[in-house]
Amino acid sequence: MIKTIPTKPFPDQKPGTSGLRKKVPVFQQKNYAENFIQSIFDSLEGHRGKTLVIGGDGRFHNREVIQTAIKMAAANGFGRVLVGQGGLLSTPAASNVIRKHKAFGGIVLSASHNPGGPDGDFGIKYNISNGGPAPEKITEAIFANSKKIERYLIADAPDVALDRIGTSEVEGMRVQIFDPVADYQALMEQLFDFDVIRDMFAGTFRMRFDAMHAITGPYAKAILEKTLGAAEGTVVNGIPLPDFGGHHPDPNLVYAKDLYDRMMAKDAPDFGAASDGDGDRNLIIGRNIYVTPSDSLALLAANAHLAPGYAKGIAGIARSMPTSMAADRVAEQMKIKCYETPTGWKFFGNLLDAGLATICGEESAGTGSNHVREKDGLWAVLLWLNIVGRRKESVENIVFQHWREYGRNFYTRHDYEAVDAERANGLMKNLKDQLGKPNLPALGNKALKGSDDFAYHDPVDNSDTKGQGIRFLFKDGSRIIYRLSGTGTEGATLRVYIERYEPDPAKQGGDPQTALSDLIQIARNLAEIEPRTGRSAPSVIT
Ligand code: G16
Repeated sequence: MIKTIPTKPFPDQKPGTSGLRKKVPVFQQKNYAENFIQSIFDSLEGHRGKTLVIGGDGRFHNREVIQTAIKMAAANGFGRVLVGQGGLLSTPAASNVIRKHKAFGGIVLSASHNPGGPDGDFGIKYNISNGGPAPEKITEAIFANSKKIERYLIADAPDVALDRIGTSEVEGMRVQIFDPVADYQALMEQLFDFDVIRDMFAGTFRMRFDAMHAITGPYAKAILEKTLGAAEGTVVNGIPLPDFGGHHPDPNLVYAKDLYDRMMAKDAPDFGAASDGDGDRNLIIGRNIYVTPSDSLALLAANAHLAPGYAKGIAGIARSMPTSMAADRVAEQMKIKCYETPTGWKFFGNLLDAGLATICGEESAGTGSNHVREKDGLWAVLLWLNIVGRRKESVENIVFQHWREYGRNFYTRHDYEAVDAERANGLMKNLKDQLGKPNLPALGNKALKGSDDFAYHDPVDNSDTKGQGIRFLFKDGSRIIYRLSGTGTEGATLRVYIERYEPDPAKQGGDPQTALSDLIQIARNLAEIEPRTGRSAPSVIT
């Protein structure tokens, strides 16, 4: 039986950079998840009888919302749902399943790298038939629906057995529980030279992959250990836990410090990597060297032809605006275009669909390609392994050689988390007021080329997106950029992105914090960070 349940709107269901993310207790409010899912379904047309993919990163509250989503999909007329076994599906694997099985779309339950557990974060996002996050047009329609919703539809049916692979029915809708790893692994085998990587593991090559008790554990174990022959124990923290073992599943130098320390130790393995809560981010650390996500994008683009899936070359590169300009230099040399988009993977979808870009990446630890329409943590790791295996060089050498050839873009991001939202907005407003002014005392003798609030014109659908970050661009190519994060769930997070280009190989070594110290000071003064936020130092530096 299909039930129509009366409900009232919640005012706070505006999707952010990547779906709706809130604290678990917010999602546990009566009708909260139901309202949002119904608002998604009410924004769709032509979905009746079609297939919907459902899965999540396994965080606390995942199983409950999976059951709700299945029953609501049945009540809203879907013909079939494909659900990852145990309700699990990494974000890139979900994207692949949507594409491979020609689904109408997918519901991905994830708050990505945010912590989980009863007081942690939860999230819901909708992906469209190309496998990518819904574009702004759709997220705006979802938000509009959420503000006027009066009812939701749900099947009055028993829970589905999520752990048993097989097929069942809910109100005439077919429910297929499938192995979340198999399709994804098959895709990776097409893209990469597994023999080259296997040979490396058969020799002395050692690796440590930190799955952070999040979704990539089962994928990494199946691919790295069982298929590629990496030693047992290569994958650590490999069992997904609803609270990620009490950790923050964000693969950066703060939350993956243990991996970093091991990679800097005397007996470090050759290669270190980690992925996040839902498996779309990556962290790459060679013995003695941390590879910034921006450098990783540039390096992967420059070397992608070494992997069979990209042997014919790449059509273009795309990066989010705050991502360093290292990739632009690679594109220039390859005589291909480098697109600069706002933060948010959803902005890459059109470029990938139109064949304008093949490889995309962001400073926020995301890299991916046209194989799916999400960023993909394990994909980046496997491409790196494929490159190291073909070049037979250490990560350190590969990075140093890249800098010698293209120059080094010193880069850092300073985050001020959980700042009072009003104060953060005041800080941004004050910065906006400085735009266009040529003489700003805080800049000292640093010559400004221009300043603006980044706007993007999508070359494929001609849509315009404004207000995507305050940029101060200097004559020597340096940049200082300010944005408020669209993924936080507490107050506001101020992100400050700082970059300087260094062409001279003799000056390319050293710590970015030192190399960028003058710009860091300018960035703090210009935005009046301490007086306006009360923070004397960032909470996270990446
Ligand atoms: C999401 C988006 C990314 C974005 C990141 C950070 O990643 O998909 O495109 O770069 O958030 O966004 P913000 O700076 O607004 O917090 P994820 O891994 O959280 O889904």
